[in-house]
Amino acid sequence: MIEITPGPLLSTIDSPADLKKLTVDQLQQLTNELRQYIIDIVSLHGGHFGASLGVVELTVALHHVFNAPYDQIVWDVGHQAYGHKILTGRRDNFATNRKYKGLSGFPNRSESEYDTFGVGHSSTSISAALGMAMAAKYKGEKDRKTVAVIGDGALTAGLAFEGMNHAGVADTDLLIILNDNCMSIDPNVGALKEYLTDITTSQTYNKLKDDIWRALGKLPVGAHFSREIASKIEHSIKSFVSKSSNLFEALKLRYFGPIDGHNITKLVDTLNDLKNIPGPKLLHIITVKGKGFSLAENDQTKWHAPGLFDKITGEIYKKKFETPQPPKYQDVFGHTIIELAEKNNIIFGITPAMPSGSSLKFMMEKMPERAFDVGICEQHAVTLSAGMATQGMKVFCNIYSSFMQRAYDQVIHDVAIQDLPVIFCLDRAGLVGEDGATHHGAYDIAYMRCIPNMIVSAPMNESELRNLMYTAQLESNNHPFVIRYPRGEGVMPEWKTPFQEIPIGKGRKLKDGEDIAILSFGHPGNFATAAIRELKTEGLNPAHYDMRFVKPLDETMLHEICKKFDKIITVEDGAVSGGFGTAILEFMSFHNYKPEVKILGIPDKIIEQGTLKELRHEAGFDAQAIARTAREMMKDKVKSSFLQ
Ligand SMILES: Cc1ncc(C[n+]2csc(CCOP(=O)(O)OP(=O)(O)O)c2C)c(N)n1
Repeated sequence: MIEITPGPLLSTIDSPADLKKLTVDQLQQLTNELRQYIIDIVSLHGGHFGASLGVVELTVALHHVFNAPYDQIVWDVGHQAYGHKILTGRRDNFATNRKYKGLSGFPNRSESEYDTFGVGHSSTSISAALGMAMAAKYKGEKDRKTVAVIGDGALTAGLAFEGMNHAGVADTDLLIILNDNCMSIDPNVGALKEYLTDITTSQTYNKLKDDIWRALGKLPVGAHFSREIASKIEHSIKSFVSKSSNLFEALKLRYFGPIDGHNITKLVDTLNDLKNIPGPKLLHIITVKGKGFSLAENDQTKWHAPGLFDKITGEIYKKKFETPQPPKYQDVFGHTIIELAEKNNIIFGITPAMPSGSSLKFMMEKMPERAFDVGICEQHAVTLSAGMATQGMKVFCNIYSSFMQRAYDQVIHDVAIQDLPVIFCLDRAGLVGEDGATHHGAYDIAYMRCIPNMIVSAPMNESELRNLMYTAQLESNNHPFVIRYPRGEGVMPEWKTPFQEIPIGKGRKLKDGEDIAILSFGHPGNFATAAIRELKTEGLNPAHYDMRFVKPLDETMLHEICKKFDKIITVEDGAVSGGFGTAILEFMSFHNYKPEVKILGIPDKIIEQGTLKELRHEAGFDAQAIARTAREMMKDKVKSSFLQ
């Protein structure tokens, strides 16, 4: 493994205490070394990239000015916290970032006392930090500071506004730092983004801002405010508010900035000042995502999480293959929705902030009036789709399975109870790999199948995905329809098959067999196929059924299976508690079948990060696990040599 050596100054920073004594020049040097170290490590080991580069100066300034872990710094999303991890004792094992049994790619309370709040999903920082600040106040810890760092993308979510709405009247010293780089993963969207640009460039604003800073500049750093100065600041701010009605001031958060988030001196001075200003406040800083790596600055979406790359030439490494490879499920979704929309003019596409990740961007480019990115607003995405559905539109609402958790009430209240035919494409369903526990789409089978009116399906390959999408948009379907599929490649290089309607609630028998039946749901059917191939060489002949739907279940097929087999294995890429296997057990219990059943899926524990292969193995539903389970269940028939 290539050794990466941190710069000379960074090598001496084992905890934030080592940063306190540095001069401004040394802090500047530290930012250069920290940035280089992030580039070195991410180029070789992968991970999120542009976001951490953009907050290098902020990270150094925060750890210089504040006294973590006593002072609490809460990072929103946490994909930008690599610098924070490196400065807080994790420099030397940072190469294990996002690897199996290594460091988590996001702040994680069980990993470090400096990680104040576990994250991965966005827009939680203000509420969490406010909770900490309120607890500190209650405990009488008057000197304890709390800082939430949130991006302009994360700020678009309702949760962030709920937090600010409370923070403005909660009488704590909470400091919110708005890291504004005009980007989410893709360019940020919506009126808020335009508002932030307006206050950054407005001349009226800038003059008033200078007045405020002049008032602040008169203060000795670290001084407590006299009444006179406090009222002067108040006055400056109020005059600003009346002239340009600042959104944050309207929410009773004192607004400071915008300042250049790459100017370490300015950041340190400002944070030192704000540390002593009582009450809830927001500092607006302007940064460039990918700062210091020009390719990342110029193509910020591509460099959000680029994979491995050559840090000198900037070439992003792609595996090279001799033969055509299967496409990603995401791309099949992206191309198929266009094909369908071209034929059916009531089709719309909606994504909450994942146009590139979901590949809805293809449709957004081709049919901008029918495909939308609504920002990091899963709840809104679902209710917006429901609203459109009331008007007869067929909306493909594409949300990552784990992010859909945030919109659960909308799914039930706004869609299912009214039985509106919204089509939910749940991307990244199942284990997702290196993003880890916060991002696994482990629960959707369980949380969707318990809702009346829902149809819940999963394709085993690209062609099935196309056919399910085709079926869901047909006029004959008038119920909410979930299609869940995993991250990454499918199995069919020739994926563009002609559309065929799939009868709702009908599975398919892929292979006849004897003694044992394997029932799979979605992509793990391919693991079952591989296991069956292996078992065949050992003299076993299992049957294989791709059930396609967990709701409604193919009861006719299940009756046939239960009458023929007394040993059954179910396989799913989802939590076993309440999932597909459980649905099969419920059926058996209702109809009084009593075969021996083994349920393979994600066990009832938190699965952290790793490669998909490692995690599926750990969870126990890969081909090996299926084959092993079949052997054990069939041990009377299997030669003993295969049982070891
Ligand atoms: C609830 C939720 N939805 C979507 C995402 C996926 N996501 C991760 S980072 C990100 C962009 C965040 O933008 P911003 O807060 O501005 O931070 P930046 O990356 O620009 O530094 C998105 C959409 C998420 N983490 N959580």
